Order: sequence, then structure tokens, then C-alpha cells
Amino acid sequence: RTMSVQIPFAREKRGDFQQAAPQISNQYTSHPILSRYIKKTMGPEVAQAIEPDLRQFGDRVANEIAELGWNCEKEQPQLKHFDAWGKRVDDIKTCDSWKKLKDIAAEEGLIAHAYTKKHKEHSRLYQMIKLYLFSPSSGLFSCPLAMTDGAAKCLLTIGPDSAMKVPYEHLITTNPKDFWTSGQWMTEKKGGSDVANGTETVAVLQDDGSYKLYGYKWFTSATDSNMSLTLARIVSNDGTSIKGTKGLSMFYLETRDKEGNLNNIQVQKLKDKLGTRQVPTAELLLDGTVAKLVSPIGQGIPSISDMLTLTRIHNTLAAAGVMRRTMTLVNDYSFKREAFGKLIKDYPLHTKVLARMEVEARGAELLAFEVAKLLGRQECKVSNEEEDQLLRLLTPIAKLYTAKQAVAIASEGLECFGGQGYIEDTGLPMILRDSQVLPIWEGTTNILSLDVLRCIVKSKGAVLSAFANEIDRKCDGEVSSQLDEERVRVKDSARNIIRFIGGNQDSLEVAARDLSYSLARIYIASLLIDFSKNPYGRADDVLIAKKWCSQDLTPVLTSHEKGDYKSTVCDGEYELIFKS
Ligand code: UCC
Ligand code: FAD
Repeated sequence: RTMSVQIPFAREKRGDFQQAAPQISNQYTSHPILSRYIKKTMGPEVAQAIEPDLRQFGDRVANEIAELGWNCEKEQPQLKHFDAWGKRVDDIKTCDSWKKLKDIAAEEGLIAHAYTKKHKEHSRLYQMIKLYLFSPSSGLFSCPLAMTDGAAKCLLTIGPDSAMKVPYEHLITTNPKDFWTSGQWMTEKKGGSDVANGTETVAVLQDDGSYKLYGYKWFTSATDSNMSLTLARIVSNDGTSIKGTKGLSMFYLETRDKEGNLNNIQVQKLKDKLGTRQVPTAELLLDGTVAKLVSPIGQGIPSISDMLTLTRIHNTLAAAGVMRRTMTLVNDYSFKREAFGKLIKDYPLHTKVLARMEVEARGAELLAFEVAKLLGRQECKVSNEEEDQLLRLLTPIAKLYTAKQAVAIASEGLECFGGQGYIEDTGLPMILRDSQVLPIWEGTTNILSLDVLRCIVKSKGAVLSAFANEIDRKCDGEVSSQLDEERVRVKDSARNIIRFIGGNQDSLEVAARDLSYSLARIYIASLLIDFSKNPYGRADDVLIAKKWCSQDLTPVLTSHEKGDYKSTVCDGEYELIFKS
């Protein structure tokens, strides 16, 4: 009888097929190299001591933290300028998950491990491996942590016994109630790359020795932070200030007073961004903001460069994290998606695409960890001069190269999900949108390529000898005979690049990006070869090293041979772009 009745509200028929979604599991235990890398680099004892923590954290990242991070994307920060009675409050509202991530960051020692140094020179690498695991799940809470770490490093350099003791301890605590995050306010409207000419903010000395800052900070990420380091020009009694780099000094400020009122700061607006939408990024008017001078006068840029080093390394970790997360999801989906009657994992063409992506991801991971290792050795004063030189050179190289690769891998990764990769509530497009910032902030690719030149020039080439010697060490020793040809080529490439630099001084600026890419590819090649060695290397490591080396390791030489940097050709480019 019921069969004959037409029920107007019957459930919609949608077919029986249900596509299984991609999933992630414990991000430490499922990682292809982490456990082996840690044993090789830190030794079995330290590995044994830290592995239980990494195992629990890998699980937390895949479950609790990933959910909190996704909540931050769904519940984005809001700015309320006025309260109901018309009082200007400039309240930046962040969601509970964002606040919880701050607590977790403290509890897990995501800053503290590097400063308490329980595992001596391995502590920094341990911290950075945790940050790398945290980053792709963290709803970009990794952004304030990068600046917090950079600020802690700067305050430590200033001296933990100075007036900076209290804020320093807030930054490195594991107690969520006391934990502070920091901002890094360098960019103004006129320039984020050219900070020397872009900074218009002035600092006026007060009777008590403090300063008041007046200016407009054009990009300030994680503006809900407790403190910030920033740059300003001290105004002398006659109202003038020194132009350019030499006029810049570094200041410390707290964003709010004890009652929670903003420190003479107006939050003009929150930026409407392509990605990183979880993070409040604001334009700030500093209108008499009370601040302390924390660098020698005129030494603002060199003083804040500690922060730049740290945040650039964090950027590298985040880029490697994007690539690994993409690979994890794509890999899992390949076992769940069928097309033309087969799981897509069984199509060699699909597998080849994934293999190329995996090679990039492994290279980025090894480079990120290498820089973290060098930093840890320097901080514990066990590094030699060559290692310090290498850290200086590899920091911009690692940031610029991995950031670009992260965008490419994230983009390719979306395609591996077909149409679903384009659908916002899968969470997948967010990966691409968020990765696009990695080559922009903390120095664009060109600016970092120029930084590579800066450190080559400043060290009078010492960074290059350190580079070549380390390449030799990594490519020597018990390397699989399958890599005989590659190891020779990698060593020769390093030498050829150094020869190119020596003989083509006039072309270096225009070649800077290709040069940096070449240095990155050569160094990563040596890392992959080194990692494939016994006792921790496996057959897939040899294959990955081989595949990496099959690309052009020296694009700068290829372009040079084609005459690409000759002034006539460059002039032609100007006509081509701007006058045709
Ligand atoms: O974007 C930002 C925050 C985003 C949120 C954080 C995310 C972190 C990752 C999270 C992952 C999820 S904050 C804004 C970042 N801004 C930049 O990176 C600025 C880009 N511009 C540059 O890097 C420029 O190269 C400048 C501003 C650093 C310098 O340009 P100049 O004016 O041409 O500088 P000079 O004259 O060459 O250098 C001035 C001094 C020199 O020292 P002295 O005077 O002793 O010879 C340089 O050697 O500063 C020194 N110096 C450095 N020292 C310059 N750069 C460095 C360096 N990298 N390391 C050491
Ligand atoms: P420009 O300097 O105008 O660069 C424009 C182009 O010119 C780039 O492609 C650049 O590579 C190129 N170029 C410039 N100079 C040269 C040269 N000499 N040779 C060759 N090419 C050159 N800043 C902060 O201080 N604090 C923050 O918290 C912060 N958060 C940010 C958050 C987000 C989401 C974004 C997008 C930016 C943030 N920034 C922040 C700003 C960021 O650091 C700058 O945008 C960045 O450094 C680039 O500066 P710019 O925007 O002035 O670009």
C-alpha cells in the first residue's frame, strides 16, 4: 500500500558510489626517511631518547593538530574596530583553535627545545623536525612560531641578562600560560625588499630613555602577538634622521599594556589575502608606540638579520612540509581512486608523475634538515668555520629553492586529485594558496639570490670553498657503484660553478637566480648521495639520488653557454618586455 503513495519529501537518490577521501596517519612513523635520518645524523642514543616524543607528536599532528588547523581556515580572524559604545578597540578576534595551537606549541617545546638544548647540538635539529611535522597541519600557526623563534634568537644575542630577559623567557617557555609569540615588522608601503629606503617610521627619544615610534607598518603577520621587533629611524633634536641602511635601528615593543590596551597602535585593516587566511595580517599605524632600542644605533639591519636567518629556515621547513603533506595525500588517494577500471596507482604514467614529485620532496627535506643541523652546531659552538660559512650560504639558497618547488609540487598535487583538487572544502586548494606565499615573504627569490651574491662577496669567496669541500666529503666514501658517474659529475659541477663565478663577475647580478638554483641542485645532489650510503641508505635512496642528478645541475652554465647573460641579449630583453 505504501508503494503506491508518492511521498514528496523522499530522500534524494544519489547513486551508490562513495569516493573514499585521502587520509594521513602518524606523520613520524609513516615518514620515508625521518627515522633513518635521525639515527644517521644524531646517533642511536639521541635517536632513542627523542623518538618516543616524535612518535606521539606524529600522531598528534595527524589528528588533533590537523583538525585545529582546519578550523582556523574555516573560522578566519576578524577585526572589530569599535565596541558597541563607539570606543575604538581594534580587537583582532581569532578562533579558539588558533589559541589552542598556541598552547600546544608551548607544551610541545616547539620553540623551547632549541634554547634549553637538552640534546646539545642536536636540539635545534630536533626542534626543527618537530616544526616541520607541525607546519602542514598547523593552520599556519607555524608563521608566528617562525617569528617567535627569530625574536628569541635576537634577544639571546642582545643578552639574556639584559632588560630582554623577561620577554626572552616568555618566548622560550613550555608553559602555555606564560608563552608569548612575536611579530617581525619590517615592511612599509614604500618597500619590503628595499627596507633601507622603504622605512619611514621614526623613533623619538623620551626622557626615560625609551622611544616613541611613529609610522605605518604595511604588512604585519600574526598581529595578535604579544611583542614585536621592528625597525625605525631615530630622529635627532633638530628633527632630522639618517637616510638609508645606516639610519635604521632595531626596537623591541610590547603590543599591549598590562590592561590589554594597544600600545598606541591602530590596526587599520586586516589584509584580504590569497592564502594564509588563518593568520591575521594587518596594516598598523604606530602613533607614539612605546619601544626600547635594542641594537646599536644604525645597526638595525645587521641586528635583525638573526631573525631573517631563523624565519628563512622556518620557511624552508614549511616548504618541505608542504611537499611531504602533498605526497602523503596523493599517495593515499592513488590507492583509493579508480579510473578506466584500475586504481590510478597502477598506471605507470601516474606513478612517474609521483616519482618526480617524491624526488623533489626528499631533496627539500634533506636540505632543510642540513641547514637546521648546521645552525644547531653553530649555536652550541661545535661548528668549524667552514660549517658557519656553509650555513650563511645555504640559508638563502634553501629558502628560495624550496619555496618555488613547494608551489610547483602543491600545484601538481592538486591535479593528482582531478576535479576534487579544486574543491575548497576538501582542504586541498588551501595547500596551494598557502604555499604561494613562501617565495614572497622573508625575501623574494630575486632578493635572496642577491643575498647569495652578498655573502659570496662579503666572505671573499670563503663560502664557496666551504661549499665545494663539503660536496667532496659528501660524495666521497662508500657510495653505491650505481652512483659512480653521478658523484664525479656533482663534484665537477661545484668546481665549474666556482670557476664561472670567478670569471664572470659582470654577469653575476643578472645570473644570480640561475646561480642560486645551480648551487641548490648541486648541494641537494650531494645530500642525496650521502644519504644513500650504508648503513642507513636503501635501494630507493640510490634511485632517488640518480634521478635527482639526471636533471640539469648547472642551469647557470647552460644559460651562460647559450650567451644568455651577454649584455646585448639582456638589452634585447628590456626591449622585448617593456617596449614592444
Ligand atoms: O615577511 C616577513 C614575515 C612573514 C611572516 C614570517 C613567516 C616565516 C616563515 C613561516 C613559514 C610558515 S618579515 C619581512 C621580511 N623581509 C625581508 O626578508 C627583507 C627582504 N630584503 C632583504 O633581505 C635585503 O637584502 C635587506 C633589507 C636585508 C638588506 O638590503 P640592503 O639595504 O641592500 O642592505 P645591505 O646594505 O647590503 O646590508 C646591510 C647590512 C650589511 O652589513 P654591514 O653593514 O656589516 O656590511 C649586510 O651584510 O646588513 C647585512 N645583511 C645581512 N647579514 C644583510 N642581509 C643579511 C643577512 N641575510 N644575513 C646577515
Ligand atoms: P617589492 O620589493 O616591491 O618587489 C616586487 C618585485 O621586484 C619582486 O618580484 C622582487 O623580487 C623584485 N625586485 C625588487 N628588488 C629587486 C632587485 N634589486 N633585483 C631584482 N628584482 C627585484 N613583512 C613584514 O615585515 N612583516 C610581516 O609580518 C609580513 N607578513 C607578510 C604576510 C604576507 C601574507 C605577505 C604577502 C607579505 C608579508 N610581509 C611582511 C611583506 C613581505 O616580506 C614583502 O611583501 C616582501 O619582502 C616583498 O616586498 P615588497 O612587497 O615590497 O615587494
